[in-house]
Amino acid sequence: MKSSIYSARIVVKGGKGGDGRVSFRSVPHQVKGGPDGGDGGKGGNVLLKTDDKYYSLEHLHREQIIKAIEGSSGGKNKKHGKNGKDRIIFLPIGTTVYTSGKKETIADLITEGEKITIVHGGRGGRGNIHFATATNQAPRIATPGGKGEEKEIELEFRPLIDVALIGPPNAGKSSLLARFTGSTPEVREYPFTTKKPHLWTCINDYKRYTFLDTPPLVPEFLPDIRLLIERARAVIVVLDGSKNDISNQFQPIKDEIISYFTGDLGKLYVIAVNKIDKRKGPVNKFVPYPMFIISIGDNSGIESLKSFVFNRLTEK
Ligand SMILES: Nc1nc2c(ncn2[C@@H]2O[C@H](COP(=O)(O)OP(=O)(O)O)[C@@H](O)[C@H]2O)c(=O)[nH]1
Ligand SMILES: [Mg+2]
Repeated sequence: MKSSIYSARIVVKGGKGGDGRVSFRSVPHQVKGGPDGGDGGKGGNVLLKTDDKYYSLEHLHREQIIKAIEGSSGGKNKKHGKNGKDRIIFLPIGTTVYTSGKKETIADLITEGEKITIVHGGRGGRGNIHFATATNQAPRIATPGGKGEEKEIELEFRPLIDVALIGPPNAGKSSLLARFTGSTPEVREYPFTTKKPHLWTCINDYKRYTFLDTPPLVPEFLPDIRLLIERARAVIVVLDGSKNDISNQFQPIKDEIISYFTGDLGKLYVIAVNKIDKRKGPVNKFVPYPMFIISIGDNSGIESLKSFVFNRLTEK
């Protein structure tokens, strides 16, 4: 999972606080006025914030150490140093934040605009104005600004998906997705068209749904596919009904995906046997899941499949 667009490891650093200042009032005809060195400004924090324009963690692969701006030093005339600036790291909705080595979960950011402060900036140092005493009227003491906090964190993006489409190459996943979303994913006559998982959205009955089109279940893609399907509420298994080996097509999906998520009882599985326009002979029900016999070619069964899926998604 190291170079995946669904994960990232970064170091975040709060800004250092500005140093306190040592200085003395300049009064005409007097050797030295009282202390007037101001405090340093506070260092900026680093925040994490979700933004629905982001759909991967790829933007964090370029910058591995992310720092907020330091506070400025205190000035003469009791002038307070400028506070440092916060740095906001934008993340896609559905990002989980872990401590280094994934030992603990810090946050699971699943709503738009959700924001946490991940590290704080250092305190500003104190200027010499604070250190005058009865016996020391001209203190040459000020404190340095505090160090900003520093953390190494790991991020994992698992989008909130309503419906994932999975199935052997050429079964008609992308075509079915187009029927659901009205968009036109790549549809070609050869296998392995969809190399990277793609997300699509559609509006049904005023509600927005996210669909995932998955690449073939080869070992190379399997970790990413599982990570994505983990949060999917429904999975439509699309099989090629023009071929005779329907249950063989289903087997790898059962072994690699359905068995992997057996503990997840909330997930809805639906089987769609497609290309029925090209089938000779009937289709027997071979698994205990709702099964639809469809054809994107002649549109049969599509509407009942769609209304079944949308109804079940709004029930929950
Ligand atoms: N005859 C027939 N062809 C279909 C049907 N559904 C999809 N196809 C064709 O099958 C091919 C593969 O479809 P595609 O959606 O790219 O499959 P994917 O690899 O699972 O995404 C395309 O040429 C489609 O036009 C169907 O119901 N009937
Ligand atoms: Mg496809």
